[in-house]
Amino acid sequence: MSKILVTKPFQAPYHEISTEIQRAWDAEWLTNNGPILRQLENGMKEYLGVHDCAVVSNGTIAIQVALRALDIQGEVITTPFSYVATTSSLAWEGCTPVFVDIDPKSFNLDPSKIETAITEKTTAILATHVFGVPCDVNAIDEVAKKHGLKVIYDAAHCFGTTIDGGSLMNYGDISTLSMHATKLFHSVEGGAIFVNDTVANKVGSIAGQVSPLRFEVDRLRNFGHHGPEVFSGVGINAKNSELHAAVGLVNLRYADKIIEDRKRQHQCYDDLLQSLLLQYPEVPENVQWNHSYYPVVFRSEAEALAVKDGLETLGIYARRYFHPALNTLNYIHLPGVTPVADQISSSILCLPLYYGLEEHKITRVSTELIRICTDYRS
Ligand code: T4K
Repeated sequence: MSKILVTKPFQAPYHEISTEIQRAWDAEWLTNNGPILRQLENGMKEYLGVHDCAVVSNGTIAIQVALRALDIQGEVITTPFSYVATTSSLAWEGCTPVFVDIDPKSFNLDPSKIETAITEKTTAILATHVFGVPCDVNAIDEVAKKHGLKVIYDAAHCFGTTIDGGSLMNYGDISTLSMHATKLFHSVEGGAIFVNDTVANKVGSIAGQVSPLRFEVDRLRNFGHHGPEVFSGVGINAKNSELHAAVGLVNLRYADKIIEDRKRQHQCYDDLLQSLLLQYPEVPENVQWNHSYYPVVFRSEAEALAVKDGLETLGIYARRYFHPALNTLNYIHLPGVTPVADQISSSILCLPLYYGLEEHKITRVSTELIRICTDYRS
């Protein structure tokens, strides 16, 4: 039996990729925010329906540049339930992560618990729309405005998710995306920063004009260059190459198809696994979810581990996204009290899901999962 991995990168027909790469070769321009990267940014703006998009080298640096661009320091309210990059970016930038528990329905930061964690040192909220399911953006916005806090959304999983018909990237002062090979839309390595200040929205539509915040993002991602021989403040190399952009540009053509295919797989799993009464993140009615992962929460950590290990002996690889909870990392000094995140993080598994995963394989995963889980429960 062949292995079934938790995910596989989407691979467009190679001739399409090589045609785009040839353009970079012919132009003798391979990186430094070149024409293919700018074409990708415009294509993403159009596809997602956003005012602004700055492509960078990965989703982690996207968060770090966002923190710098907004001049975030001190304490930042954040979620314990996300990929390690959310927390490590804060630590790397010298901020103190302050963990607030998650909502048991969405698995995202619980807005009703934010206020009690705010101190005079709090400057921002960094929340993840985990698995592409939106946070309660209105409630977070309200508490942020009340306390004068900036909001950054780690929207690494959110390509294509819409809320009230608009892109989820339109929320927060800045939203960040990962375009890593394992994401539903990718450029092999890559990420993007979406600036949402009202100035950006106004001037973004005037060709060649950018808002001060977007200007800051551009400066930061390019070493702090302010002209060929002028450096204004510290910067970093967060640029992406024309080769990566070429892959992104081709993959963008397939975005609708990829999301449709994931929807089909979700439906298939939902139908097959119904009898186990597992817990899933709840997707509000005003949200068109991109189905970026297939997360299921078991009754206990022991049950989840029995399933994971049992599947692995059959060559089926479910993953503990996201375990451990991030407030248990060994460089965290303020772990907070987060019983919901502890429970979900210890008993969740993401099942195999990737473009082209055949129905018979989903049936095999589900049949084996039901068998192992039923044995465990009896
Ligand atoms: N914020 C959040 C919420 C995130 O989830 C992430 C990244 C970030 C920020 C940071 O974004 P980036 O800086 O990565 O752009 C993977 C990804 O590497 C990571 O991007 C992602 N989140 C995370 C959730 O998953 P691993 O450690 O699970 O990857 P790995 O190598 O174990 O691969 C997973 C599966 O995919 C394996 O079964 C093998 C398969 N695979 C993988 C690659 C790379 C392939 O078949 N082919 C491939 O080329 O982290």
